[in-house]
Amino acid sequence: MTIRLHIGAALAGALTLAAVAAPAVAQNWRGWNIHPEGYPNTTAIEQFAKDVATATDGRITAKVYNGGILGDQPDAIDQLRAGALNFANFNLGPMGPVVPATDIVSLPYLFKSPAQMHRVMDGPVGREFAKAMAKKDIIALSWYDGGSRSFYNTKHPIKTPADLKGLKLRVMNNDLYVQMVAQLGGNATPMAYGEVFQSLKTGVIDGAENNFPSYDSSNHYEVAKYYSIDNHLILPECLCVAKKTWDGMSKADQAAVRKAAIASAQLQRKLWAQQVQKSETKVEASGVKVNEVADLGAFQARMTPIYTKFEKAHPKLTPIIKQIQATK
Ligand code: GTR
Repeated sequence: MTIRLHIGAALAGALTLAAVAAPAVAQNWRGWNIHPEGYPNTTAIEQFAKDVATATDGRITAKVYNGGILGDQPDAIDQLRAGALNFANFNLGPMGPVVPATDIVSLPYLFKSPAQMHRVMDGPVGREFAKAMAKKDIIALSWYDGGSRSFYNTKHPIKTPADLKGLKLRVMNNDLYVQMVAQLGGNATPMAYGEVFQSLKTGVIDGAENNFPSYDSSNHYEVAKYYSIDNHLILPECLCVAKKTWDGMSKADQAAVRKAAIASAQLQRKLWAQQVQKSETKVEASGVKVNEVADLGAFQARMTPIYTKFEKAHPKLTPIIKQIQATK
């Protein structure tokens, strides 16, 4: 008995020692990204992966799986929450079904400009969103520019809400977008990003909505030749790490990873601004008819019932909406 106890104690001691002395186990992170090679977000998230490896002396290596090959965003969110993915660039638009507070950014015509959206996200409101996301095991480390989204379609330019009547439009996975299109008289179909090109081509849908860089890189501009600028959504995106991954790191590694994420967002925002110009020029040169909606008021006025319904359903979020609207 005594001998056994001694052996047990010795073993426990040895194990403790081993745990202390053993070098940290090398980690291989898997990252999710929906965009192709060369896209601003891809360049920025790949830079993050490199910086993480450098900052941790190669203890953490990170590989980004581009082009959505690991699934669409709703799947990827589930995988990240389960810890099967370690990091990702998520759009906050289709984050709403998982983290209701982030639905605020999907209220149409909320942000005044990309610059204002960044000021909001880099301040207390951004921190509130990050807190809400952390409760769902998603650690948001920095905010990317998700671009200004407008409608495009295969039929005609959109100048007034009447031009949307009867159009079948793809939206991202969020009921607020279905409501938005319905208020304008169109029919919305939530659909995975990767299915939109084929659906436009075969006429399953008449159009969709996105920013210039995605309209360009997804080749939607080849099929849907009318792009009508109304900027109904100016969305933030996140560079996120799985909570499981985050909690398993030392404070020093967490700080290094956060620093890399912030540098990545700075790079993404810079590349983004350039890409918006490049993509607009490219699609126009290819024959796309771009028009700017002159009377935005007519579109915005139709959103009042969406705001009323949302504020009624989420009274605690209403002050955040007001705070954003009051931000210069
Ligand atoms: C892009 C965005 C993607 C994805 C896509 C879509 O602009 O960066 O994350 O949300 O739009 O429309 O599904």
